[in-house]
Amino acid sequence: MTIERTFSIVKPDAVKRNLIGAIYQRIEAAGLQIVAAKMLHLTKEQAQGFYAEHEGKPFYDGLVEFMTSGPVTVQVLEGENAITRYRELMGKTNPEEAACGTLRADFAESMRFNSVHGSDSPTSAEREIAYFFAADEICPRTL
Ligand code: RTP
Ligand code: MG
Repeated sequence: MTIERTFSIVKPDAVKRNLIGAIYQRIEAAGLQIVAAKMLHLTKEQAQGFYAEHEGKPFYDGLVEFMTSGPVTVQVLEGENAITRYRELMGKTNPEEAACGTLRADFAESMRFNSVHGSDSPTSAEREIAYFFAADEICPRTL
């Protein structure tokens, strides 16, 4: 059994539509535990740094504009194979390709306004958790 932590964002489109609770409910119902959480309004610098891997891509500036357009919630999720399981719960980036019952199929508005973020690898998870949370802001549940 591999207990992992992953990093999650409820993006501005979902916060604006009062979907924080619905998304948290799906996360908890899937057996993942929220071990850290806070709300913040990202600065341009924070969003650019967070998505640095996409710098230079055609969607980068629009993505940064979107991610700074309103408040987000950021979470650390913990559980068995949390990284892969949360990616499965989110569904594909493009909601039109996301499987039925996934967060993006049910809540996303478009490829850009796609409601949630989740780390794509253990390396990303470690970087992204440290980008937003100090060690003493995380309350271990299973680890
Ligand atoms: P995320 O990082 O937000 O969890 O999403 P992801 O891994 O599924 O997708 P990624 O390729 O990392 O893209 C990051 C975010 O950029 C926006 N995007 N827009 N062609 C487009 O218009 C486009 N492609 C990507 C989405 O908000 C995507 O989640
Ligand atoms: Mg990504």
